Amino acid sequence: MCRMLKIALIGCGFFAQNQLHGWEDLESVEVVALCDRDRNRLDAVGDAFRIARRYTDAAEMFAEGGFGAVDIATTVSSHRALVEMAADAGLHVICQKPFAQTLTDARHMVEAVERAGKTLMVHENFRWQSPVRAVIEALRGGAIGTPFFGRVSFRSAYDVFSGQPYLAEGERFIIEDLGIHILDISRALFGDVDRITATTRRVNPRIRGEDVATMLLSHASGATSVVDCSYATRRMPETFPETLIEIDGTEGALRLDAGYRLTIQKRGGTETRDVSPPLLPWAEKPWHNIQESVAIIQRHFTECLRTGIQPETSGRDNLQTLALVEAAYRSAAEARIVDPGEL
Ligand code: NAD
Ligand code: 89V
Repeated sequence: MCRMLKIALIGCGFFAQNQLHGWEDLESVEVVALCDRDRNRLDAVGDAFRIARRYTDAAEMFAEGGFGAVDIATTVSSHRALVEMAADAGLHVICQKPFAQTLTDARHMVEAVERAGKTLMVHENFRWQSPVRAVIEALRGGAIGTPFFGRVSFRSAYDVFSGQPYLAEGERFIIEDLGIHILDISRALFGDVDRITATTRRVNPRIRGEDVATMLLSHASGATSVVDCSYATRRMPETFPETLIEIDGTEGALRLDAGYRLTIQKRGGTETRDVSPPLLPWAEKPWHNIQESVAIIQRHFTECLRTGIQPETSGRDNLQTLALVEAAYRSAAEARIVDPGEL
């Protein structure tokens, strides 16, 4: 029987609702305090989830304490200050992606929590989506031998800007917000990356950043992967928010196709499975895939605290994913191959 973990959550916006539902489903966790600079949002979410302790100032909440971990669900510009405050308060930390605005910030944040001797997990949940996890487990279990080629693809015309208007406003868009997840899946499948090349373009004239990115990755394992992302791709049926995957290995091939169909082909034959994510009671389609992964990564975090192991997407691990994001932008800007290690 593990002890109750008390958590404070900062940022009561669009995505935090999923995190609060996920925590509610975990018997060993209680969210005891909420913080948002916006009083109206804070009260609406506090009322909906029956959380009495509410703060508009994170420093005040940290000073009053009474919890062992903090879940940071704000947008990226606030992450460094909040993670460092949490480290100073001696707390375990979960921080939403993108973890930091720069790699330098990210390194300072990782060091701060490590100095405090606490666990830091980046809420990098796409590799925890159950269909993606089925692929990761099949590959790691040797189902198709050693992988030598992969394609990890996310293409859609779904209107993400209505729920997250800030996505239309930044100089950077798809690699920083969505590509970061897809690059992380590629890392989970094929390991760390020695070289990357990328092209980007903006198709939608109503946004500032790029909405199409095509990236070619050389992994230290010897595998090559293509990571392609687009929010300018009309398709029927619309596949948002599915990540489609194809992998060739020395002993066979594997595909995660639209509609959550996993096919594994080997010399002995072909097996196709439905790996659709369940629709949790608080979830709604088409977001249920992402919503379920929130619940799964949260369970992983509590397991890590219980067993003393590092989360798969620890702050230190996430430095590699962030370096890939930076390297992709540099490659696109300078039209050259970039070694993420040079950043
Ligand atoms: P949002 O703008 O809807 O909500 C952010 C909230 O944080 C706002 O209510 C704002 O007032 C509050 N806030 C900001 N700075 C604060 C501070 N210093 N102290 C207290 N409150 C503060 O944003 P969102 O769409 O919910 O996104 C939040 C984060 O979640 C982003 O980093 C985004 O990239 C990420 N996100 C992740 C996923 C995923 O699947 N992992 C999906 C969507 C969004
Ligand atoms: O997961 C995310 O970070 C979201 C979305 C899927 C819309 O890109 O911002």
